[in-house]
Amino acid sequence: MCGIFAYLNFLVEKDRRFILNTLLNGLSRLEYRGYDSAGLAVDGASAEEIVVCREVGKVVVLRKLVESQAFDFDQTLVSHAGIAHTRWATHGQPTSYNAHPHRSSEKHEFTVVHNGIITNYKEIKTVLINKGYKFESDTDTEVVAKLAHYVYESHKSNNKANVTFSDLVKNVVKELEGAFALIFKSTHFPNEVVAARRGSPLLIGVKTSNKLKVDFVDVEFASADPEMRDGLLAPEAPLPNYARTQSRAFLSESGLPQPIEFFIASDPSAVVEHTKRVLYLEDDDIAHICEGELRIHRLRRDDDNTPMVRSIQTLEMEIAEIMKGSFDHFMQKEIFEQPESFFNTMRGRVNFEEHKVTLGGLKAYLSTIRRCRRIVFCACGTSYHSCLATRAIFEELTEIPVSVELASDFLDRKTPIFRDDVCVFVSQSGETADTILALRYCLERGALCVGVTNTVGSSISRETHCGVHINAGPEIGVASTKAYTSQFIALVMMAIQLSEDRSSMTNRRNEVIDELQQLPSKVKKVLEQDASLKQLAQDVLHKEKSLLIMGRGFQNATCLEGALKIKEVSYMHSEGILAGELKHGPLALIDENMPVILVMTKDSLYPKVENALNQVTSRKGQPIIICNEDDTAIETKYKTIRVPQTVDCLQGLLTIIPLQLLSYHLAVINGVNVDFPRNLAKSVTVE
Ligand code: UD2
Ligand code: GLU
Ligand code: MG
Repeated sequence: MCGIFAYLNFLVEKDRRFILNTLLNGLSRLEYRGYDSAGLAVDGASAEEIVVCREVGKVVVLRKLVESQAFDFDQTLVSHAGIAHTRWATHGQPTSYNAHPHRSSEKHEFTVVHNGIITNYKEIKTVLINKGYKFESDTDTEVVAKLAHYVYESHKSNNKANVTFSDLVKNVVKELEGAFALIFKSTHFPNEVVAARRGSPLLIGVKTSNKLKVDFVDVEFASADPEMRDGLLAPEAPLPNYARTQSRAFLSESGLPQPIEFFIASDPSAVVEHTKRVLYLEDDDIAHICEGELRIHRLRRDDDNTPMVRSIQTLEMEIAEIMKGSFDHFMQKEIFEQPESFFNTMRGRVNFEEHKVTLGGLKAYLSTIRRCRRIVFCACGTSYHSCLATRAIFEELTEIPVSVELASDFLDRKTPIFRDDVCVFVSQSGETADTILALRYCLERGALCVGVTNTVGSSISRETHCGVHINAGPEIGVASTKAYTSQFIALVMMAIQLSEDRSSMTNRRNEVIDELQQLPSKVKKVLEQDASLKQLAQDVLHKEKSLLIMGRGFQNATCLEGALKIKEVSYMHSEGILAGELKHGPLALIDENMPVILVMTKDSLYPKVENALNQVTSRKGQPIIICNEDDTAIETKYKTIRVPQTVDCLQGLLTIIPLQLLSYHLAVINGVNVDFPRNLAKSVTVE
C-alpha cells in the first residue's frame, strides 16, 4: 500500500554514502503517499552480511539512524543491491520491529520488503511455527521472509545445489494469497534481487551509459512446467529447470554484460529522476536482477494472452504529474480508488458464501456490546455523516437505540454517559481533537469505547478498548471521499456482526451481504459517468451561488455529505435538506432560480420523495434528480444522474459518488487548490 524502492549498481563504482542516499531519496519521493515507518537493507562489510535499519516516523528519522551506523561510508562497491520501504501498517502497530525489511533469521539470510496484504499469512505462520521458526513482528510480511528461508533450506537438504534466486521466490510466491509487491535480498545471492507482484504496482527503471540494444525484455517461461512443489506439505518435490536464455536487452555491442543501474519502485515518482526507461511488471511476473541482467519469469505458464515481452517505456512526464498517476489531484484519485477501497475494507472480513462478517477487532467484545443500553456514535464532519448514514440499519439489525453526536456539541452539553453505554468514535486520521476529547470523557465514565479509524497506531485506535480499522489506504486530499465510504461499510459490517445472534434478521443480513459483494462493480459504473458530471458542473452548476441537496431516510446523510463536499472544495454555498422538513421552512427558498438536487432512489420512502419533487416543481424549481438506472417513472423533462440500484441501506454508498465528482469538478472550475482548500486541514488536531 505504501512505498518500495530498490537500487542496484552493477559494474558501476559507487560508494556506500551514495547508495544509502539514493535509497533514502527514493523513499522521500514516495513520502507523499503517506506512511508510518520506514526502513532499508544494504550490505555490511561484505555481501554475506546484511545490515537493516528501521525507524518509526519520517524518512528523515531513518536518515539519522543510518548516519549513526558504524558504516564505512566511503567504501566503494562496484556491484551492490539495496532495498528500502515506507510502511502503511495493515498488520500490527507502526513500531520499529514491525517496520520493513523483515528477515528470515538473525543472519538476515533473506530480507524482504512488501506492499500490500498477505491474506493467508496466519496459515503460513502456523506451518512455519510448527517447523520451529520464531517470529519477531506482528506483520503479515514476516512470513514471506521466513518462508523464503524454509524453501531454501528444504531445497538444500534435498541436495539440489543450484537453485536460482528466482526459482526460490517463485516457490514462495506460489504460497501467497492477497495483494503484494515484494522485493527479496539474500546473503546467499549477493548483489541480486528478485521482485514479484500481484495486485500492487511495481516498476523497474534501467540506466546505462550506452544505448540498450533493444527496448524490451523477453518473458521467460518454464521449459516444461512440472508443478514442482504443491504447497508447503510437499517440499520434497524437485524444482524444475527453467530456460536461461540471454536477455537481449542488456548485452553491450560486444556481447558482454555492461555497466548498468536498476531502480525498482512502487511508483514512478521515485524513478524518473534517474532514468526515463521504465518497465512495468505485470501481475505474477517474477523479475530477477543478477549480474547486470534483468530477466522476467512468469509464475505460471499462462493460457491467457499475457504479452511475451515487456516493453521498456520512456517516461516523459514531470515528476509531479506522475505522482498522482493519471490523476490531476489526490481527491480525484481517491474518488476513483473507491472500487478498490470498498474491497479492501471488506477484505478478509466478509465471507460472501456463508453470509458471515467477522471483524477481528470486535470479536471479544460482541456480547458486551449486545448487552448495552444504547450505542452513541461520536464524530465530526464527514465521519459524522457516515454515522448518520448507517444509524438506521444499525438500529434495525441490532435493535439497540443509537444516537449520533457531533463530538464538539457532545462535549459542550456534558452529555450523561454511563457504564452500560457503548460509544463509537469515528475518525479517518484517528487524531481528530474533538473526537479524542469525547473519547476520553467517555472512558472516564466507564463506557465501552470502540474506534473506527483508517490509521493503525493513531490516538483513537490506541485509546479505544477495541475497534475496526477501515483499511481504505492513505487519504491525502483534505476533503474525505474514500474514507467516508469505507467508514460507511465498516459500520454496516459492524451492525451485521452484532446482529448475527438474531435469526429473525437472517434474511435481511444475507440481502445486505449479497449487495456488499456487488458494490465495487456498481461503484465503477457510477464513476463511468464522470464526463457527464463534469459537463453538468460546467454548463449548469458552476454559475450558481447556492445549491440545495434534498432527500430523506437513508439518503439524508448523502445530502449532508454532498453539501459538505461542495462547500469544502468549491467554496459554493450548499445545504443538505431533509426532504421531510421542506414544508417546515426551506420551501421558502425555492423558486425558478434556486438550484436543487433531489436524491430519489427506489426504497420505501420513494412516494414521499415524489411529494417533495412535486412541492419543488410546483414552485417552479427544476431539480436535478439522482435516481436509479431503471427508474422509468421520472419524466424526461428532468435532468437525471443515474446510479445502479442496491439495497436501501447501502444505496448511499452509490448516491454520494456523483456528488463527490460534482464537488471536485466545481472546485477545479473555480480554480480551487482541490487537495488543500483554504482554511482547512486534513487532520483537525485542535479543538
Ligand atoms: C487484524 C490485524 C490485521 C490482520 C487481521 C487478521 C492489525 C492492525 N490488524 O485485523 O492486520 O492481521 O487481524 O485477522 O494488526 N482497534 C482499536 N481501536 C480502533 C481500531 C482498532 O482498539 O479504533 C483494535 C481492534 O480491537 C483490534 C486491533 O486494533 O484489537 C486491530 O483492529 P483491526 O480492525 O485492524 O482488526 P482485524 O482483525 O481486522
Ligand atoms: N501488510 C504489510 C504490513 O503491515 C505491508 C504494509 C504496506 O504496504 O506498507 O507490514
Ligand atoms: Mg485500541
